[in-house]
Amino acid sequence: MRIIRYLNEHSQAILAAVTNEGTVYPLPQEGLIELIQQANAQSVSPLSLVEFTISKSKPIQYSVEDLSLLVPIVAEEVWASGVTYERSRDARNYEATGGKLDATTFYDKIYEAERPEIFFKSTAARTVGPGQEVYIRRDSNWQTPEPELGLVINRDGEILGYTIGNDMSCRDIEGENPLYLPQAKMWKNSCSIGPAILLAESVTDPYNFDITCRIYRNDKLIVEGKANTNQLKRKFDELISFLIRDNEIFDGTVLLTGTCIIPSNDFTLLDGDQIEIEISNIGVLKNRVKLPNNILV
Ligand code: DO4
Ligand code: MG
Repeated sequence: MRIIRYLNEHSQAILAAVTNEGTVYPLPQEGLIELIQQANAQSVSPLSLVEFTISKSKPIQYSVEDLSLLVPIVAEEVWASGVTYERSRDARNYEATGGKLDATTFYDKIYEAERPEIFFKSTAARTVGPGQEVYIRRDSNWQTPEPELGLVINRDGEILGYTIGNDMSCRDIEGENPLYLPQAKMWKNSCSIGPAILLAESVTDPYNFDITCRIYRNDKLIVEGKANTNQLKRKFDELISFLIRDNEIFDGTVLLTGTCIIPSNDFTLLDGDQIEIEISNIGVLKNRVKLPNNILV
């Protein structure tokens, strides 16, 4: 069972459940967290509560593709893990050494270390949803999307569901100096999540999600990459345990789990490109790329 948010004809944000068959049922709760709280109060699982609710209600006549989708959760904070896949380690080594293909750096160390790389990625105001534009920076010439599985967690670090995230990144800025990481990762519209949250209870093996990334330029497919979460070096509980260690997080925090798909080293995103990130059983997150003239207006 998947959870989405969409705008209805009165421009109201509606929480909804999407069944495996793709039927959409509006839900009475404002958001996923309220749904989880109500399920806890009734001592039932979130999935049981959704199933009970939709058994007593009518679906809408639209499919998910026809809806004006919003972020599936308004996450006050989005955090991200880095160098959790071998592919990411190798790409980071390449950019940190001015293009050496066989280099070893501190990225090798973090790949092997007990403590993973966890960084602050985004706030609700910087995060966009399906169909919205992701921005590229004007002071970078080497920018890529990072297609990642996102964990939606509560304040205790329990996984409530799984979503798709795009950790937009500037390879040249991070490669110049790792201390520039926040600038290589955070700017206006530099993070996208959605289109849905797959409830944790609906997932039998979270280490077997297929991830595909497609980038279109002038409607032509120019990049396609595939990965699977079975290639992940870390466990999700391990990443979460470091995120919440001596830290306080919000219910509905999203933790991105790292990228395993990186376009070829000569690729950079351009204004107008269309990014599609697909994760099995969750959906396809689509965003167009924009180079804003002036992001202050
Ligand atoms: O250190 C850089 C960040 C790496 C990252 O974002 C990733 O592996 O997904
Ligand atoms: Mg990343």
